[in-house]
Amino acid sequence: MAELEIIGVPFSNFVWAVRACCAFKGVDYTLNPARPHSAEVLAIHPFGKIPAMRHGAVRLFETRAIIGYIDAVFPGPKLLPQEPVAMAKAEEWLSLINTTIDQVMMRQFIVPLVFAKAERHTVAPAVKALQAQVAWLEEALAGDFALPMGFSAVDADLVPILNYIKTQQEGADAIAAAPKVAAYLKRLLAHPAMVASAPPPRA
Ligand SMILES: N[C@@H](CCC(=O)N[C@@H](CS)C(=O)NCC(=O)O)C(=O)O
Repeated sequence: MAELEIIGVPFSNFVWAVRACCAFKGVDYTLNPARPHSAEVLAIHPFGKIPAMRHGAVRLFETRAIIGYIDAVFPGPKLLPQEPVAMAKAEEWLSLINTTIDQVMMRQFIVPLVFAKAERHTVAPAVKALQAQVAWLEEALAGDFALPMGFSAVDADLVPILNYIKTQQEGADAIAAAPKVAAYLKRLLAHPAMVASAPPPRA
């Protein structure tokens, strides 16, 4: 089979998600640590976002599409449930994480604060939204969140984001106030697939 190439710097939460999925399935790949908007990324993603993927003649962007392709093409344990209702629930989660939770926690909180070195007060609205999302996750973890799989693409998608917010006081406080979320994060961060794919510590 052709070599699988995952394109994107490893500290991207979405690159981590895709790599965690590969690790879980036991899929070999080469990581090309290209930055967003680099020529390599723009050759695949029209707007230069990561991750991108190359596998023989197949070129893909969007985390959900990449994960779905990997799950369908490579052997190993399934990343998503196959039973229709459980599958739809997992899709619901992936969509929520990719469109709403990532927007608040990464794009409006972590990226400005950590990567763009914005002044703290400018992320105050995001902190409020983040607190509401963590509080909602706390309720959801008591309900139907637990997919009957132990590990799934949903975990791979969510854990890097929660791990990022925990690096900042406001995020750590929100998680500390949500014991189910805290326990979930601790348990999943110790999962071999998350450990094997974790980004190196930032200098
Ligand atoms: N919807 C995309 C989002 C990808 C995304 O936002 N990637 C970030 C890094 S984690 C990025 O490339 N940011 C640079 C930019 O938006 O210009 C996906 O699910 O893959």
